[in-house]
Amino acid sequence: RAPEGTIVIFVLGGPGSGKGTQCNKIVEDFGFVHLSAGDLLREEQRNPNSKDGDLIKSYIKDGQIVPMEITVKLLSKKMQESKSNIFLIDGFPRKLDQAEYFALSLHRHLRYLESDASNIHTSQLYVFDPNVVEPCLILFLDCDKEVMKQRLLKRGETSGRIDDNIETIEKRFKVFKEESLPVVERYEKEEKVRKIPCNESVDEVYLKIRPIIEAMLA
Ligand code: UP5
Ligand code: MG
Repeated sequence: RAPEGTIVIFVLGGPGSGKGTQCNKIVEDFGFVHLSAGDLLREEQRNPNSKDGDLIKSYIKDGQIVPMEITVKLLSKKMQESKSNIFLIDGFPRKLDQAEYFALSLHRHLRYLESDASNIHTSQLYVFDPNVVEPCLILFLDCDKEVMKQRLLKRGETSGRIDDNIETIEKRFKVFKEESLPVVERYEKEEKVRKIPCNESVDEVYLKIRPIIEAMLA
C-alpha cells in the first residue's frame, strides 16, 4: 500500500536496461512525473548559463558519477515545481551515499524554508512530507550485459550521446557494477525491490511492470 503524501519510486538498472523506455510506458498509463537524472544532467550541461556544464560533460563522457550535490539540486527543483506527488526517479541514486543525501537534503531544505520565510504560512511550504521522502518501491531492471551493450551501440548510431561509444559503455558497466548495484542490495534488505528481467521486448517487459504499479496503488 502506498503511503500518503509524496510517493517516490526509484527505477534502477544498468546502462541500456530500458529505464527511460519503461518509465515512458508507466507515464502513459499512470501519469506519474518521470525525472531522469541523466536527462536532467544533459539538459544542465547544454545550458550556457550553467556553471556546472563543463564538469558534467567530463564526468558523463568518462562514464563516471557526477558529484551528487549537482544531481540532487536538479531533481529537487523539479520535484518542487511539480504539482504531482508521484515521482518516478530514473537512474538515481547511483551510489550508496546518494540515497542518504537525497532524503537528508530535502529535510534540510524544509527546515530552511521554515526558518526563513516567516511571513508565509509554513503549511504552504511543505512540498514534501519528510516522512515519505524514502522511496516506497524500487524497480530494478535486470538485463544481460551483452543485450545492454548491443542496445547502446545501436542507439549510438543516431543518439548523439557522448557516452554511447564502446569505450565509455565499458566504463559505465564497470561503474554500475561496482558503485550502483550496492544501492539495489541496500534496498533489497528493506524488501522494497522488485526485480524485472529485461532481455525481452519493450512490451513484454512492461507486462511485468504494470501489475506491480497497480498493486502499489491498490
Ligand atoms: N530498448 C529499451 N528497451 C528495449 C527492449 N526491451 N528491447 C529492445 N530495445 C530496447 O534504452 C536504451 C536503448 O535500448 C534505446 O535505444 C531503447 O529504444 C532500447 P533506454 O530506455 O534509454 O535505457 P536506459 O536504461 O534509460 O539507458 P541509459 O543509457 O539512459 O542508461 P544510463 O544509466 O547509462 O544513462 P543515464 O542517462 O541514466 O546516465 C548517463 C550518465 O549520466 C551516467 O553514466 C553518469 O555519468 C551520469 N549520471 C550521474 O552522474 N548521476 C545520476 O544520478 C545519473 C546520471
Ligand atoms: Mg535513460
